[in-house]
Amino acid sequence: MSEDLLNEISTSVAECREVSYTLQLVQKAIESNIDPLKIMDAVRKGLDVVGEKYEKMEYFLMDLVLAGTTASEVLRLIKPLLMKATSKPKGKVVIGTVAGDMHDIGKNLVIAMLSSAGYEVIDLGIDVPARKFVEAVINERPDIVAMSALLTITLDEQRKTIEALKNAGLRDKVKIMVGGRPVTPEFAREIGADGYGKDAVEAVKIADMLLGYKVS
Ligand code: B12
Repeated sequence: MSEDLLNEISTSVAECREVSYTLQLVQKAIESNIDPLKIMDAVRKGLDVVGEKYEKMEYFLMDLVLAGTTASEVLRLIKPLLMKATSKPKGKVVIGTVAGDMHDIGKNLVIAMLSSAGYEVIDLGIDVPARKFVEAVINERPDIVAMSALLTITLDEQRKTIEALKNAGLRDKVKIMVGGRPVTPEFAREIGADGYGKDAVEAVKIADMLLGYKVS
């Protein structure tokens, strides 16, 4: 039953149905007590299909936009379910999508998961230049800087940000973790990041590991 509903959600996103239609399915899934992370994973599967079809030129930019809007709305709906109140934060994370990159669904999911795991998260938003990450480290004094990149052409911004932090004498003041679709563990190592996570669940594990918490 829940598998059917999750498949329906994936299909609805993949076929770029109306946002309200997908949201109705998601509402049904929430009412059926389906794990919100499973709901978001079903959305991600649908987005993967949209991405593939866009690449094959079967879909157009409008389809990407619609699918992106749908996913953002779903995330807005399930976010409160991922959050839990915590008294003292486990640590502070400054996060942003790097310069030139407007994708923020993955980043926002990472924020929701980190917040729910007890981290205070400062969101710098999208299209964040290295200079802004440096300023945020000076002003916010975070434990971790997290960067997201979804485009191959914006990947190198992660390297530039790490370089900028080094040049500002701040590199050893923070841990750095990176993620996003084109990022690999090898790339993360090459640019001198401290950690890489393939998804939002891993993001929490990496943050815990970097700050010396027991990883579940
Ligand atoms: C939706 C979407 C859009 C939406 C974004 C809306 C939004 N608010 O984000 C819009 C329409 C704006 C868009 C625009 C473009 N897009 Co687009 N988009 C997508 C799509 C379909 C889904 C992305 C997504 O949200 N995935 C779901 C989330 C949950 O997954 P995720 O982002 O990967 O994040 C997870 C992990 O990567 C990880 N993670 C992410 N960040 C971080 C950070 C840390 C620290 C950690 C630990 C982990 C982590 O955890 C996340 C949660 O599990 C992808 C295809 C795809 N399958 O990914 C193409 C895709 C990324 N887009 C693509 C392209 C080409 C574009 C455009 C250039 C199109 C154009 N001609 O204008 C523009 C670029 C605009 C810009 N300058 O950024 C290409 C990129 C190709 C490439 N190799 O670079 C893709 C792959 C589609 C394709 N197959 O061609 N896009």
